[in-house]
Amino acid sequence: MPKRASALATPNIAVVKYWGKRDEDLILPCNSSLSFTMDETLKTITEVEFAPGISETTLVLDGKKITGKEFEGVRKVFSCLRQKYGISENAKITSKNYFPTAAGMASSASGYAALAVAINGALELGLSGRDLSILARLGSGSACRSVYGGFVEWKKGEMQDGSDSFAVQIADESHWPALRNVIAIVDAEKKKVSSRAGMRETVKTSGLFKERMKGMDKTVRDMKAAVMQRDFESFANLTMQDSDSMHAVMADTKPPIVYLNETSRRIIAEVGKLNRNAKAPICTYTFDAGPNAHIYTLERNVRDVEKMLSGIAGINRTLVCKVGSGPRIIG
Ligand code: 2P0
Repeated sequence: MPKRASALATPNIAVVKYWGKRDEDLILPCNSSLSFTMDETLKTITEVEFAPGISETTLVLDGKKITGKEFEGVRKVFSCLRQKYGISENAKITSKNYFPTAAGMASSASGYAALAVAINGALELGLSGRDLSILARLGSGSACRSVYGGFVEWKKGEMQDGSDSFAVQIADESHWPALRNVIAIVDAEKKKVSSRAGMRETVKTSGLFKERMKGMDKTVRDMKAAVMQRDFESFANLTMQDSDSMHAVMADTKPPIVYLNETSRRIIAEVGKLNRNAKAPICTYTFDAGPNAHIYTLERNVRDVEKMLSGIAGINRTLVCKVGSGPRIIG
């Protein structure tokens, strides 16, 4: 009898960023990170089918068979299934991203979170959140945070085997209902340096990266406090600071890595202007390994943020996301 399940998962957008690994193979980070999981405006749906007749594990993503380097994450997830849970069966995996065309946004977080949840459902493994998070992490680091909804911390852990490097939910999606992420999708060419390669070079070559690491525990503590108190001003300042800090260590990499473009820089300036005019931060930007802006704000200020963005050339479209409830089995 085939065993199958479909899972839906959504991306997360970090406000304390993960950039740098202490172990490449197990995907163990140099610092803890914090993120909000998004609602289903953007989502991945993954179906997994285990059946005796399947001779090798395969992945078809958005209609295309994935092989080679891009299949590495799936290989790691299935190797963990064999070693840790004694599961030697192969599976047919079919995954689809429901992201707006040309959004240029990373889908590995929602992808591997959906895969872990679908495997757990198909095989009825009954994995804890911690074990699901570790399974997803082996595919892609940031995926370990997308196994929960709400506000999530990926604890970097200390152990060499990665057994204490997993995500925990700090607060669920009802904690800060007014929070929004206005995503400005910026026209861009295809990303030149992958996050994986980029962070490897940063760890190897950036002196500023070592300075960043010294302050990370405090940044994580302060951000958790700001979010728990729904203190938007502190939250906004910390979010911009951490995004700027990550992009500074990218720029300090040899050769420098630059993900922001002219439009991104214009957005940074306009967010500053809007906050100065309001006499307090009413919105805050964060950028990942690309030029798209994630502007966290409160519901009452979404209009002003959208108006500000509408005056900037080079923005393809905007989306407004709420904080989401995390992955679920849908079939
Ligand atoms: C983050 N990013 O915290 C940071 C901010 C991008 C910038 O996690 O090598 O796809 O698979 O662990 O998770 C993107 O990196 O990299 C990322 P791998 P991943 O969201």
